[in-house]
Amino acid sequence: MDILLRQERARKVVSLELERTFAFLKPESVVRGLIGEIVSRFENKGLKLLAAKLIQMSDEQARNLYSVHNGKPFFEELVTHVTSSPVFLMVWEGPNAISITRNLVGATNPANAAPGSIRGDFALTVTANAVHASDSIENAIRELSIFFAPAEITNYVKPTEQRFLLK
Ligand code: RTP
Ligand code: MG
Repeated sequence: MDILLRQERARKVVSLELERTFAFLKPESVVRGLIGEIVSRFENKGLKLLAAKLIQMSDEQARNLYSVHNGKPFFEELVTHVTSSPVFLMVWEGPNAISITRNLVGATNPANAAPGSIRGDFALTVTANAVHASDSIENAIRELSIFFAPAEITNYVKPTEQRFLLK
């Protein structure tokens, strides 16, 4: 197939299928030196990193991020935990990025997370379960907006992108 036609097909696939999701590595992943290891899981899957930063999350940001859990028995512990040390924030893009990322991350309780998932391989307890990932497109937009300005979300082409998206 002509290369230009292939590129045009790729663009159409991209415009139809892509989702963005928000994820962050919780304090235990950062202080254990697992940033590279866990980010590699996302990269190896083929997702594209659009934005990333290491921050000390504020109490206000944590309460906003987890507002859906406000009032639950674990809420205060969750807020205290994610504000205890730096976290590594990321925006990822790809076809079905939300569900693909949730599957990479694994079950909320690491005791139930399958080996091969991030929580299955790197975590023991539900509070220190290594990583957060948005569970819907609406929540991804809401959550990433707490931490990233629109100008911080990059846009670029990966050399492998068209090949993996077209297959
Ligand atoms: P996340 O939002 O962090 O990606 O995790 P999730 O969707 O798998 O789980 P969710 O129900 O949204 O809970 C958010 C975080 O709260 C902590 N949690 N603790 N002690 C408990 O029963 C309990 N339940 C939830 C976990 O750290 C979970 O990731
Ligand atoms: Mg959740």
